[in-house]
Amino acid sequence: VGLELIGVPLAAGGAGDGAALGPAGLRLAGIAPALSALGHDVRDAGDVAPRASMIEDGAGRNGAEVAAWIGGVIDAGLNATSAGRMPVYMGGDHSLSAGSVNVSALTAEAAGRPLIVLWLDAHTDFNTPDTSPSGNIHGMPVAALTGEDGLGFLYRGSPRAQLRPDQFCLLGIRSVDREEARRLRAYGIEVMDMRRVDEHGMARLVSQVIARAEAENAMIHVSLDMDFIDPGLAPGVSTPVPGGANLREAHLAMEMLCDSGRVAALDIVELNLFEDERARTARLAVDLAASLFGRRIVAH
Ligand code: DIR
Ligand code: MN
Ligand code: MN
Ligand code: MN
Repeated sequence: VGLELIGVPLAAGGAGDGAALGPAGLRLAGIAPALSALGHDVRDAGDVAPRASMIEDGAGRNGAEVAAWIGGVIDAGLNATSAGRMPVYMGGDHSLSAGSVNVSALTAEAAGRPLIVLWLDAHTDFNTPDTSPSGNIHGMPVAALTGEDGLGFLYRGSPRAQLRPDQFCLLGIRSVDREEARRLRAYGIEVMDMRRVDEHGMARLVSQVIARAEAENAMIHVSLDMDFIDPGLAPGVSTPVPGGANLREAHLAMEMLCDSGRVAALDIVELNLFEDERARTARLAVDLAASLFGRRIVAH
């Protein structure tokens, strides 16, 4: 397939500014040649331009600025999918996924296919402006995507898809705020936390997600927050949490998703070069993207 790299140097939704360097880090670590080497037609669309802001009454920290960026993400994403290309969104903080997943949902809807969202993260990102202890919108995109009224301003001027809570599967979780946990239960969101990874293994959990996609003939949007991976391997993130996925667990998830043939789009978010060590997190992100798009230890 044709892959379209979309840079989103957005940090206003997170803690600190380092995530704005994420797209540059992924480019310097060689994401385009790594994916081209796998036989894909790769095009770099450059960085998205934030829309001129129409918002004065946003919520959360930097609400108006984040909304302007999400508008730009939606424009760039729809531009790629309408040309039949698969978007690879290079963040930037995770608030951008309020736009990227919206694009996948609209695109799947137009094709008459269901969408499943696999959210690989240490965090559940299900806060609202009312429950968030930080006010940071990168902790809220799952709430925005499932129709939270208080986050509707993020979609002003764009079509907004309606995603049901049961279309989400959150994997790798090990940090949930108190009110956020209550909301997750109330909405019945599937949370595959690190204890479940420990008890059942990554292979079984990813198989379950893929089996469900097969049963529904669904596409899968993969949203990879780099803090999904253990900070010992991926220190270059803004909000590290110990006890994350190890190297092979992360690659195995990508390899299995690739083999499913159901990937609709990829987000690579929360890479923070200020926190990185000798670019190892940037390089790991590129390697994981390569596994998702066909790199194998041995061909089979
Ligand atoms: C926390 C941290 N739950 C918040 N969230 C992060 O601010 O809402 N999400 N880091 O990626
Ligand atoms: Mn996240
Ligand atoms: Mn996270
Ligand atoms: Mn985050």
